[in-house]
Amino acid sequence: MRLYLINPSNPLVSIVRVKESRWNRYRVWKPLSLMVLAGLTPPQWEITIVDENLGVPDYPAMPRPDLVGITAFTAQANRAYEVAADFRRLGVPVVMGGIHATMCLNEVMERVDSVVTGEAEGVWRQVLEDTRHGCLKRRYDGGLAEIDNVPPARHDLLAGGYALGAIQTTRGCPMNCNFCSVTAFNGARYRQRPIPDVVREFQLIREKHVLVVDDNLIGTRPEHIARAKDLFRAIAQANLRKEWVAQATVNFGDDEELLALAAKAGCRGVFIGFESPTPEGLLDLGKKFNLLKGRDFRASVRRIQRHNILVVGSFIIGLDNDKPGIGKRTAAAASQYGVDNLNAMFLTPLPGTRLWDQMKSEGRIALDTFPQDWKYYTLTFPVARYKHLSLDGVIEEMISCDRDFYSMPRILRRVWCSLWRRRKPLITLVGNLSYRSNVRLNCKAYADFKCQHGKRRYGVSKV
Ligand code: B12
Ligand code: SF4
Repeated sequence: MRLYLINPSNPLVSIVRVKESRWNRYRVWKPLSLMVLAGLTPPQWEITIVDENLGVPDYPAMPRPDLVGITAFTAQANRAYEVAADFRRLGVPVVMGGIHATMCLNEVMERVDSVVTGEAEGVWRQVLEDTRHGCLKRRYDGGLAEIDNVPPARHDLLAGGYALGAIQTTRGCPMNCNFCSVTAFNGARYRQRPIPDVVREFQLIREKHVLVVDDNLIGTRPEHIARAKDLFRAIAQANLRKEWVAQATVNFGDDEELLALAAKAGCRGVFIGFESPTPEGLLDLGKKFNLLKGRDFRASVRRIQRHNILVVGSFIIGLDNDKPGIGKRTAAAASQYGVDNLNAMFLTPLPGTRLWDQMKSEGRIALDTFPQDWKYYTLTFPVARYKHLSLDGVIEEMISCDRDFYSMPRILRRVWCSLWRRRKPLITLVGNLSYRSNVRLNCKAYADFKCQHGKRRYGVSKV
């Protein structure tokens, strides 16, 4: 039995535009969901994973599969449907799963033979068995899986060409921020894989650099932090010689022992959601964690950096409290916190989130011709109508935020600080230049976007 597992591409996602900007090579990640599915697949299946981000293969020239499995974030849905249609035309059954299939079940149902909602661990073998017997069901619901006894992902199935391998050690997030799909999809319970499983899987990864995809690697409660420390101790003890980056909440900087252990285990960078420079913005988003009294972001960032761990700060522009000037204010806040990189996104209503429900009920979703418009749901396009900012306004704020933060003098200042503090100036430079080159690409993308959608969807546009 032959199985193709496909990660569809979306050329509008800047991080995959490797040809346009060579710096993006440093940011190509592996589609872990497909490697996990492959790990759950019995040996009688011959598996090929296709990651279209590395190039779209000549599918008709490939041997005919018995089943095609497609994964998709919302931004990949359009391309997913094209691939599905092509295979279905040949009579090959297509199953789709992942976050978009779960949040937009009816839309996906119309376009594929079978849909897996939720996490696949509990149902994937059944899907394969049913395929073998020619009785694939229309829907399987995996819900929230137990992840304390899962086989390792098949890291061997994707060839080179990636900057980073990928691994997951926990699922779920109790925070339920209003713009984020994670709690809706992976639940509020923080589920942890057994540490020996994680270490064994880490050993199977070929790449020296790894992305730990957990939404919050250290969790929020004391027992989560204790587990993170145990995990870091075990990774350090296994002497894996890997360097990795992860996502965490700002409390990562609260505990010196945690930081020292993380650094010893190979942690070299952390992605932290600061989201907004204003308390009103944080309240808007439901990000109460960042509002804790006495929290000093600059001190937290410095403590993390002292362990030679880079900090990427993520911010959202277009909140209901954001007024003209928010771009510069965000860049100034990120500089004041001292982050090494700033990643600013447009507030985007993703299906399944509380923000989606709110914006939909208020008639504020501007790009709503689905499924075609999903390709713009990359968080790098202003797909909604913003309270105090027009289409031009919100784009100008984004550009001024990026231009301010990634101006050459500011980059050189960060590199100099990095040198002065004996950190990693070269990595700071490469990271900053990578983002800076994307600012140019983004400006072109915004101009195209305004040409295509400004007048019709927003009623305004000075292109
Ligand atoms: C790592 C990650 C990335 C990485 C790697 C992406 C990749 N290709 O693997 C990077 C940084 C590149 C990235 C980019 C983006 N991301 Co991202 N990312 C994640 C993150 C943190 C983890 C994903 C992951 O690897 N999970 C581990 C695997 C094992 O879980 P899984 O993917 O859910 O797969 C399971 C099930 O869904 C199911 N399943 C999945 N696919 C399939 C397919 C079949 C056939 C079946 C049967 C089952 C199945 O089975 C798996 C095992 O249970 C998630 C948050 C999250 N918790 O999901 C956000 C998340 C998926 N990302 C999100 C977004 C918005 C993006 C971007 C659009 C935005 C951006 N500018 O960053 C881009 C788009 C990239 C693209 N290719 O189009 C949103 C997606 C929401 C949505 N509705 O689409 C999420 C949920 C975060 C959020 N805050 O809401 N991302
Ligand atoms: S933004 Fe981060 S903290 Fe908030 S719900 Fe999503 S994963 Fe959790």
